[in-house]
Amino acid sequence: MKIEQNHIQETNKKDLQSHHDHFDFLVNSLSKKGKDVKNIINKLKDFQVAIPSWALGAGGTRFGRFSFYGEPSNLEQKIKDIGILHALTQTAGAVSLHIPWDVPEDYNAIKDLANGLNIKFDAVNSNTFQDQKGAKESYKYGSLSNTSEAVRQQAIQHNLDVIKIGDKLGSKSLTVWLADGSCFPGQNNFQTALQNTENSLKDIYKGLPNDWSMLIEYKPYEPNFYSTVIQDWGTSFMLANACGDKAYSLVDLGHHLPNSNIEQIVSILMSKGKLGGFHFNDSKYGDDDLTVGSIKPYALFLIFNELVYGMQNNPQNPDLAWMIDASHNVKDPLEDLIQSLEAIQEAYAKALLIDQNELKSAQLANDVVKCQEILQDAFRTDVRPLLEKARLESGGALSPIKAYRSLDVRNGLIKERGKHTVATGL
Ligand code: LRH
Ligand code: MN
Repeated sequence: MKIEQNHIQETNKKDLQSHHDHFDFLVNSLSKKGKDVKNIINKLKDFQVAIPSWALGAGGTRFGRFSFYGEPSNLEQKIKDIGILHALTQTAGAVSLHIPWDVPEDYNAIKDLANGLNIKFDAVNSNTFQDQKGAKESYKYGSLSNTSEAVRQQAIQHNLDVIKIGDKLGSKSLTVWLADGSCFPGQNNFQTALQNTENSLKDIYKGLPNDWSMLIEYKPYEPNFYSTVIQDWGTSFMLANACGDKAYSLVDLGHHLPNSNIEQIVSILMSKGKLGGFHFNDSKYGDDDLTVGSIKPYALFLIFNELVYGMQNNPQNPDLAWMIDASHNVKDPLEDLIQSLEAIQEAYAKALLIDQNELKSAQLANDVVKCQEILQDAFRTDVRPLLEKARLESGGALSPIKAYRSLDVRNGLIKERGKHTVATGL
């Protein structure tokens, strides 16, 4: 199923006038405030988010999994589904593969397919949190931190293999997330586990091509429920520094204990030039992997405020890897990802409305009320006409969800693939 340009223009027709009315009204009020609307729209058009290859089917929990039918059953179909997302939103121009769930059979065919859909290969993810059939060693008690050298070597080799796979596809970064930890007090020697992990990461780091980076993802708990070796940003930051200049921290929004100040963590990592990228999602309690901006949209906005400040003031920090990491239990995976992409673009556009110099002078003057007024004026601005304009100028849909439904995409996929295909992934 491929979505053609003319199909999208057809669905846009009936909403065009209302878009122009809202857009003209907004541009008028923003220009009066001295906002550079053209600059914001160009930044939105250039902003591409990588879609997780493991989140194109229905997710599930230990309590059950409910399929959506027409799920992609191989990497080709996954790339095609991302092609549908990108055609509608014009902001899903990349994929993040998870190995071994998505090992290409024909590298050239996959590259040609992705290229034809303007999809790049972002970070590749290793997987040392599951045992593969026929594997010699088990990761039951950890991988890079394991007390067994043989297990650590197997995990290191897997990461080196993942780098090779990514290199053949044009990816430039490796994401390492470890489930390593313990479920009970006394089970692990914390220092040994951390030292083993550091040494193992350094061995992987040695295998990185010069123009590659390594993104170290932290998480406080799950699947281990007493301790996790790389539990927080500080541990990830410490390990990235221990590895070298090409190692950075990856912030998964769902990997924080309740009420953590994630925007402050982002500002610290950027100020130290060690923020490598994001796994965007939202959560109410744990690592819920819900739709971005569906629970805490203001927190997401505050994170983008720090990102915009950092992108203007921290040349020491590299370009960031923007990725989604979600799991869909009750929503159509493609609709869920469309809503996440919209929420990310919305938070970015609102943050771009903030005059960082005006905010800085209010902060220096300790004018606390004015600081909040500056933030909330931007947050309370309906920027959706700007997102629509960016999509329209790039050939996308004014309303991707409306277009997805009026083009009856899910039923089209079910007709093509049937009701029993299951996507690899979480
Ligand atoms: C761990 C995580 C990690 C992925 C996995 C699919 O919770 O966020 O990024 O490897 O989800
Ligand atoms: Mn993640």
